[in-house]
Amino acid sequence: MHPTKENFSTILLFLVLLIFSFAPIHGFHPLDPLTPFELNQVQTLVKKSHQNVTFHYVGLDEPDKPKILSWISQNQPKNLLKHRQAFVMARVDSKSHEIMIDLSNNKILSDKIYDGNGYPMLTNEEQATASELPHKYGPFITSIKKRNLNLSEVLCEGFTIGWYGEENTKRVITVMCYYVDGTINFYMRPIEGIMATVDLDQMKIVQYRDRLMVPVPKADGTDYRESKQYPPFDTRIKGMTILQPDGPSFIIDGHNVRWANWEFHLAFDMRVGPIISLASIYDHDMNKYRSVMYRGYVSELFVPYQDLSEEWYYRTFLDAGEFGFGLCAMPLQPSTDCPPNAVFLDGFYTTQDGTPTKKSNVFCVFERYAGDIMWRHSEAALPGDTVEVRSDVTLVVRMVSTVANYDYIIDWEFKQSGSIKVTTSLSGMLAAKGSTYTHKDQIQEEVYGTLVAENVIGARHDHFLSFHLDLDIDGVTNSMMKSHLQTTRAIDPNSPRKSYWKVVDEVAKTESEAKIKLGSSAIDIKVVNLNKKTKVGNHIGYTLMPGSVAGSLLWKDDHEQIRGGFSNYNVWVTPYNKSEKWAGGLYVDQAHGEDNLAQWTLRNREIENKDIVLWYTLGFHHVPLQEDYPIMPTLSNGFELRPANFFEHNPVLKVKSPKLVKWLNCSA
Ligand SMILES: *[C@@H]1O[C@H](CO)[C@@H](O)[C@H](O)[C@H]1NC(C)=O
Ligand SMILES: *[C@@H]1O[C@H](CO)[C@@H](O)[C@H](O)[C@H]1NC(C)=O
Ligand SMILES: *[C@@H]1O[C@H](CO)[C@@H](O)[C@H](O)[C@H]1NC(C)=O
Ligand SMILES: [Cu+2]
Repeated sequence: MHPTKENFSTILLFLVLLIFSFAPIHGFHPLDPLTPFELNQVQTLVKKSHQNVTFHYVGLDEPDKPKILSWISQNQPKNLLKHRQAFVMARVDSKSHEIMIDLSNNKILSDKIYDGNGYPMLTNEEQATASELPHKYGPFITSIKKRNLNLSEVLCEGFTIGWYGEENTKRVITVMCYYVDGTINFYMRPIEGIMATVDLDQMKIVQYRDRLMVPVPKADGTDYRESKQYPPFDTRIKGMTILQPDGPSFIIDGHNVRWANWEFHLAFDMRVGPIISLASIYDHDMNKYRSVMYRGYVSELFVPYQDLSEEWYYRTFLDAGEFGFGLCAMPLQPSTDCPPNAVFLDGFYTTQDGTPTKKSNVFCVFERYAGDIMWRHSEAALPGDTVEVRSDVTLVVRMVSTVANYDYIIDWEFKQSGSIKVTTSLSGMLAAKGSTYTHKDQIQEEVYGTLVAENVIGARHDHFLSFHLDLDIDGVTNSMMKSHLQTTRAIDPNSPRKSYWKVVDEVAKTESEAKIKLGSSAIDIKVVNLNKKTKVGNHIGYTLMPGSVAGSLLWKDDHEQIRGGFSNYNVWVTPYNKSEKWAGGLYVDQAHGEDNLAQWTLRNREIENKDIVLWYTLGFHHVPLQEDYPIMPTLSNGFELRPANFFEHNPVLKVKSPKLVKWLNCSA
């Protein structure tokens, strides 16, 4: 029998189905991000029910936590929990839709219209389209001519506008423009005074203002490309690399990562970027893995500028919910963004029309060996020279998100000692404001920033990042322990001391007792498992070790602060609730701050001996400096989650330093 065209395609379809029905089984995990196949399924289903639809967020709706935990405890049977769901935030005919999709049965479970305040994440495509509108808009062309600028050297960009008490808002952004003549660093050449407001649903300019003429800062000294540096500095640093002749010591199986004593799951999400799940650490004394963190990720960012002028006051961005921290992630450059021994992973997201798209090299995973000491001691009092040192090797997961002018580098670092160290670093460009001033002495008024070069003001602002840290310290039932280091008068008449400090432990009972502004008193914050103790009787826990501490300096009733309410405190604890994922709320763009961490915690729920989530807000108050111009050297801050009586003793006592690698004297 000769295959006809028809049964040939049936065979093809069968083969495709065969491949896809097997594909998810290998290394399958219920927390795996949606595959391109599943994203396609989402696109097809949603487009079948809505003709005119744009996709603003598509992500995994993960199974409920108890289901996942019981799946884990049954040794992850392959046939169970193959139940997959997607959550979609879409716009259909100028309305926001929340669509839940059952991927296993290929059907829409629910499709809800949201008519509350706020809008979903912007798509890259609509921002790009909006940014091109001024070039075809008569009054704008006139403004550019008036300034003697060349229109073909003008580039524009969209900015979200926040919310300042308006009752109803349309889905609009403002578009600001820059001059790229003579540089690729267009952020340093703002065309100040011009502002176009674009209605994104109608995709047209609905308001336009040309309020003032300000010199466009010059291009000289702004280009940062290596090829443009004359003369470049002599390289005084000689060549170097990292050698791992036997390959890395980690294993990546699907989305599961295993390294040294750690095991975790790593997923990419277009809203938050990397999600670390089910991190657990192997305890050699107990001969088992013990849970540390169920899920951890950057849940929201808040970047309020401190400039009151008409073109600037609304710049109070919530980067994850407005622009997508994952959506803005950039492909990592081998050997520069990550060391030469890094392994790269891809992520998938959907474009505005729902098409699955690959983000190549969105994460890198590497072992860090930088000559640091894990622990050491010299027995100076003993004869002979007893010295013991162990060198530190850690595992890093990295992502870089370029949200317009800023580059955020997020590192999740796992240490063999049990610590999880998170570092957030900033680089990229200042938000520069054009100015008439060329010297500080000329400035008499409030300019809201630092004159960083002639005609360039670096505007003051903050960066706050809220981390969602669902810790499960050796089980899900945890509590927050506040250990106050309290200065106390010495009343012992036999002691010549007048004072000492002691530790006063207090378990936070409700959400309000867990809200903490760090910095004013000595306090250790722990998440403890009150149901478990070490052999000598201490509660098992993990400590939150903050880096440098910053919280919002704005008034709590200021509109932008209501939206960025998670920056009111550095530490918050909530009882676990699957729908409380994003500290800025589900809808963030132009939202009124009615659905966010600050609001949820007003219920003052009980948090003692419960499955709890720790939220940590770290911050930078950024007073721009001349060194930040024309591109900012990396500035870092972070925190560490460190075992606190979790182990019976130092867990890296028996760990060896890495084997020395003999250099081959290669001469090619
Ligand atoms: C599609 O929706 C947009 C608003 O989201 C609306 O302006 C446009 O007219 C719609 N197009 C069709 C063909 O319905
Ligand atoms: C404007 O810029 C374009 C693109 O760089 C260039 O081709 C053109 O010659 C410029 N026009 C003027 C008048 O300088
Ligand atoms: C979970 O959180 C959402 C949002 O705060 C709330 O509406 C819902 O009632 C909560 N569910 C439970 C069981 O507390
Ligand atoms: Cu900054």
